[in-house]
Amino acid sequence: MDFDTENRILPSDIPSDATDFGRRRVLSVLAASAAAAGLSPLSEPAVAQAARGLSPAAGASKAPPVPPFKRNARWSVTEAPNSWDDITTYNNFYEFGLDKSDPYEKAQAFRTRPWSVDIAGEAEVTGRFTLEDIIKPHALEERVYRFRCVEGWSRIVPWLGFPLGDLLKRFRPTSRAKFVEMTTLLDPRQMPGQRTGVLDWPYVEGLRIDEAMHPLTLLAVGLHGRWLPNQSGAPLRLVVPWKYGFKSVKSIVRIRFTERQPRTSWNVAAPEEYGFFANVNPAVDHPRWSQAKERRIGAGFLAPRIDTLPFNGYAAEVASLYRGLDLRRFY
Ligand SMILES: Nc1nc2c(c(=O)[nH]1)N[C@H]1C(S)=C(S)[C@@H](COP(=O)(O)O)O[C@H]1N2
Ligand SMILES: [Mo]
Repeated sequence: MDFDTENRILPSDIPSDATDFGRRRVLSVLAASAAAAGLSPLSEPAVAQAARGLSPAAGASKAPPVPPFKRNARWSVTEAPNSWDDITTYNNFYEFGLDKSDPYEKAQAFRTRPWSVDIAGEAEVTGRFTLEDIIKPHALEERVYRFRCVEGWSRIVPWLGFPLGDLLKRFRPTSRAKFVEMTTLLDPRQMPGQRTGVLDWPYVEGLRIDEAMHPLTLLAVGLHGRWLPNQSGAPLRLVVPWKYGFKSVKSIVRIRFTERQPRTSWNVAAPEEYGFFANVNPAVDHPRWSQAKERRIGAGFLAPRIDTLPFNGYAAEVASLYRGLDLRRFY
């Protein structure tokens, strides 16, 4: 059988370090420019409360209703989306285990509100912001995107979110900001997978700044018109539809602007197998399997595999970002 290659697990023995998430120092804040950007960094007491899992404001731990939104046809494919069940019961979220059913089964009690995101690095505005401050100014829209995992499965997802670039601009990245690094929550008490050494936690991903600013690059907060369920990366996850799924980091707590290319989890774990760019490319095989075709989730195991498209079908929109790059070498 060569359906999915599910043995992504590497023979790595990296011990899982004790977390210091709750003790992380609060990053410096340029209060004046933050206010100018319409952002109010969390006060110290609120940070302490959030770190203890307490709500800094009444009601902040309960998700509000999903605001009204429209589908953005310009950036949506016309293929029919997969069902809610197709999208939320077969997942990769190694923090909750390696089986596809683990995230659905083991992430139910994961607390995603209150939530805050640290903004750091090469930007005029840095500091810690509540999820509400992050999301509030952005009109949510639905984008129906193709999604292709490096393991060889795919599906069609109606994400709810807003362009990452619109958020990043609010922090006014400096001219030294050449990359953006994004990091998942580190909390082994809630995430049993982080008590194992399968990856060097926390999960880190990154994009070149022009990739991050591309209008297709989405920060998702929901899918199928509902808030993201935990297994899908609540409350905030990246979606980069022309790249293999591992670039789409889940449950983000930190965004850092950097001058140098960030060290990203899968690239560090297995550099021969997972590149930094990770653009979907049917012409470049993974060292252990072909990337020419994919299995569409929900189509049934007997359905023939379908052709994988260059840049996952988004070549017209993004191929120009990689002019001059040897796409066989920079995979
Ligand atoms: N923090 C974190 N983010 C992650 C992963 C993970 O294990 N941990 N898996 C990645 C991989 S390999 C894929 S294919 C997608 C899966 O997203 P989905 O489960 O919502 O389809 O999440 C990506 N983001
Ligand atoms: Mo993946």
